[in-house]
Amino acid sequence: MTKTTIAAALAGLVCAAPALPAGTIEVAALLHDGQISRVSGASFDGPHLRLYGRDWADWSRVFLQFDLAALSGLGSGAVQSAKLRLAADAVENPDGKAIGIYRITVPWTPDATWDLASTVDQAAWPQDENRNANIDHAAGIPLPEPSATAVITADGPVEIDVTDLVKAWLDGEPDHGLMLRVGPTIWGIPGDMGNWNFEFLASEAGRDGPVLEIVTEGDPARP
Ligand SMILES: [Ca+2]
Repeated sequence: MTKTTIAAALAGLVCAAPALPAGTIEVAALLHDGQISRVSGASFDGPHLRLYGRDWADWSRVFLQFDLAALSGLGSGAVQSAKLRLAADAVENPDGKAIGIYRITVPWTPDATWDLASTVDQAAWPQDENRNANIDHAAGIPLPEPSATAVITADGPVEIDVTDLVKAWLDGEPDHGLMLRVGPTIWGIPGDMGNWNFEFLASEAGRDGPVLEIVTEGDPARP
């Protein structure tokens, strides 16, 4: 067999595996979406995801989790970009505060509440060393810098680049979803931080719910 023939045969072998064309858009399925507030309870079945803060009173965090099974086996190098898409409704953000997007590092379920982050039920939420009344510990102790930030001041579609966060998952970090939060690191009731309110459409709204959209670089080895 000549070198040319061998090369052609090898090329044939490579081409035999179906390729995922570069630029393919994968949409990760949403598993859970909801909010957990310090005072007003948690909700994972309402039509809105409420991210709010009230001076000296109450504040909330939004929790999202997507199923990355469709990307199983792909390393971070296969990802060109990733975007979190949300539809913002009823935005009140007079101070132009930034929303931080954090990778959650502990397991949780839609049964999660702020109280369960205390000593009420240490076995349920959060788990491991994050057994403390500061729900921000869900994203690590101490709270790291956010993976991404977004400043939203008006209603409408929101697109947040979460490429680094998705790449970390595909490189082996456990996928426990993401947390959206606003404001400084909090112990106890926050002081004079101003007020803010963001309501994003939840999956239960029936339209424009959270979407994680991933654009691939293409991966010939993927079946
Ligand atoms: Ca939900």
